[in-house]
Amino acid sequence: MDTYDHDKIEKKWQKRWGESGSFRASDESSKEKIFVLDMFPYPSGEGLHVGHPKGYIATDVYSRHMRMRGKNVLHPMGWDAFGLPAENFALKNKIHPRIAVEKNIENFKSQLAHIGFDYDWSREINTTDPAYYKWTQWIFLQLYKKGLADLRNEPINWCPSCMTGLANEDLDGNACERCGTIVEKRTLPQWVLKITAYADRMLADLDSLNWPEHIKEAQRNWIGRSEGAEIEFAVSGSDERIKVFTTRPDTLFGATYTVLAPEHELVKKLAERAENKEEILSYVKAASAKTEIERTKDEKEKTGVELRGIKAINPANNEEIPVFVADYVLGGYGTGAIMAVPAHDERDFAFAKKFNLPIKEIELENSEEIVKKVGGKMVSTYKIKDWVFSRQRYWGEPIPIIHCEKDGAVPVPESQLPVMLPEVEHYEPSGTGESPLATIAEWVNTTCPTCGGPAKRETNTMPQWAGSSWYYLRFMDPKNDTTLVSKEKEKYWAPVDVYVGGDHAVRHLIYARFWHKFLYDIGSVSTIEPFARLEFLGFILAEDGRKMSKRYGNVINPDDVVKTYGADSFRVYEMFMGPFENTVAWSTSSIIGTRRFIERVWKIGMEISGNASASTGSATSVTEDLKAAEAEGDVGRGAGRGADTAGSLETLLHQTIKKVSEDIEAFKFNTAVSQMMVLLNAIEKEGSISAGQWKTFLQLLNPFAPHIASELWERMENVETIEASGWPAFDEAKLAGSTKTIAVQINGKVRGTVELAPNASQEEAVEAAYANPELGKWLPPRPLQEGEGGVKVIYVPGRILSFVAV
Ligand code: ANZ
Repeated sequence: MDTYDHDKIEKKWQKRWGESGSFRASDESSKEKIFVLDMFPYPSGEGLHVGHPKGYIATDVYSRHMRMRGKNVLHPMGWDAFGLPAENFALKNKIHPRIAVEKNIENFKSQLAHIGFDYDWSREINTTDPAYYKWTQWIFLQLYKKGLADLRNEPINWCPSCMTGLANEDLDGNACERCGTIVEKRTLPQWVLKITAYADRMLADLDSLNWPEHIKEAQRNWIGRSEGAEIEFAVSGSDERIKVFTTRPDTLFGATYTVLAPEHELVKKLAERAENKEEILSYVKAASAKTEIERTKDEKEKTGVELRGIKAINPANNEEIPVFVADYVLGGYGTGAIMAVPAHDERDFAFAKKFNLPIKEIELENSEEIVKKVGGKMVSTYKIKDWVFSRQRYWGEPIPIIHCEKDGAVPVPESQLPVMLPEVEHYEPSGTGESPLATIAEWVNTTCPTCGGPAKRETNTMPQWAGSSWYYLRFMDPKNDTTLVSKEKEKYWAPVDVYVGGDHAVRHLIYARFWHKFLYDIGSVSTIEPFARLEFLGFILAEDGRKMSKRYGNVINPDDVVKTYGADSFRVYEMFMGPFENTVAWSTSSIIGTRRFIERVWKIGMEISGNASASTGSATSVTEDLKAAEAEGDVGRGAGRGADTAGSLETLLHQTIKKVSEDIEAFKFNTAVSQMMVLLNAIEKEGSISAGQWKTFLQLLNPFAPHIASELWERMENVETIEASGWPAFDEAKLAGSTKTIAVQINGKVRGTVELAPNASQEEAVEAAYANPELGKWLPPRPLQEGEGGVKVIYVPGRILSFVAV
């Protein structure tokens, strides 16, 4: 018998798939389309660790399965290669980012190739390719033309280590998400995209999406719509008015003072007339050094300064009330001013106690009536901020704007796109608030497209999230140089049917939805949402339970795993580790278990394909007469067996077809694998299987372990490839009556059930229990330690499975 040489088999099939082009998606097909997409990676210098491919394996299983079902599948891959991570890597290693990215992509591709993915490489894209970023720039121009891109001069988050401005989405609390440095506020001229204009639609359309609820909830919270009212308080003896935002207009009678945020424009004006100008201004200065998080912490002692001599008038009762500046009110939310109701609001209460302000108990009013009566209006306000879009860094798409003294900011004519990122020697950030591009005079100095006079190019670049906000569209039509995506191709392929990734609930997934809706409005796309279904990817931790990182020296490289155990064992293992959305630690002993499973498949496959040269010592003895039986149309009943046992294998086979099909569709890969393991056990126990049944088993296995499945299939002298052979269908009539639901007890309590054949072995029963996600948290850790100090397993077939700690 040929021994199982994974290296030889896997190389053979990877080569064949590459040459055949059989994974190319066709733009003109009468078949139903399926667009399956991974969040594309940025090609980091460290390469892939075993955590990265988990999602890629899942989409590969899904797309191979769909292709076998006769769908026209688009499963592409590309590179998100602009932005801080790539640039910081380049700076650290003293290598130009363009070169670093090229090298890293090459490395990633070779790592991916060894795992046997079915990508359509003819559609590969790279966000740093001018032919790609031409269209990123084009989208910016359309936003600008529709008034959704503004040049503003406001305080923004500034990372002193990365030396660039950042958007709120780039922060982790009050630190730069990239490097962990606490951000500061800096006022810089910068481009801002009006994402807030889309906030309501982004909220409303969440309901239409087949996404995990926790991601939708994270988006709702990030958008953070509050319904309330804007009410104006006149300032005594002047024309000034303090406009407050309140979600509780019904408490207006209880407002005993007002508070302005330190950033509020009225503070400086009113300070001029106040008795304590210096005190006010020094408070404002001190507040500007604090972060929003520090300022709004509940437990923080409230601080503030009264604007002495200034009074506001409560429009409900015309009472004069004091005006404060205090940093617990934020400049960037609502109107940056509040009416304080100490009797109903905890923060106001704490402040009133400290400053000895009246706390007035009141009867509540009807909100709408009172708002009307005092001339206010009902409004919505949002936590989400417009998208700060300028980065003072080299490695990004140049913003296609030209500044002219006479004509102001002028868009680069579309015919002149792309605005190429110039090659430079020095791309280090300057730290001055200007991009390194500002030092390249020959690039900066240009002529104004409107008046032809001397003008300067915008030198800021776009943030790293720009290119990834629309890349999925480009896969539909990657080579088009006249439009971003052709209407026909977009109509055929959109939307992305299944999108897989983790960790981007509020960054990429917010930005991409915003751009998509904008592109819908200008007629570039036909769907209102980009990603119909989203599957959240749970991460893989290192064997020690920590994050895999060079820093901890616990990184496992997939190249080594594939070399030792083979790509098929690796793929099956990652799908078997646990529910797809769970975070699970890597376990070398468990991958040895999947490797054994694959070896057992090989052994049976060898015997069936008639290559057995000697007794294998296994219980399986499939012989030539099986093939003969198949030839005679006797498929489905193993020769040499009683009708009963043959029947029960057939039943299990049909149950497996059903379960594997449904589980792949539902992204429950772990239970699909365990079902195949149960079937394999039964095949071994049975001692024989018909060739037809075996072929069905290989078809089911193929999405998970395509190399071995293809090889064994070919050895059965099939003319067509396993991919072309189709996906098996189950026969409803053959499913029935053969399994029993039995209770699973853990330490005396029933925690769930499993479906088992009446003659299932204890091993199969335990396997089935571990495959049930609901039981996962109650079951003892694997590998199962039976006996003293471990657990006792009691199994009564058809009745009960019980685990007791001993
Ligand atoms: C009076 C009042 C009475 C309030 C009451 C609350 C309870 P959300 O739900 O988060 O939108 N507020 C308004 N603008 C603010 C700002 N810039 N900085 C800090 N606080 C601000 O919160 C809205 C409430 O937070 C508003 O309603 C306002 O206080 C405060 F019993 O007005 B309220």
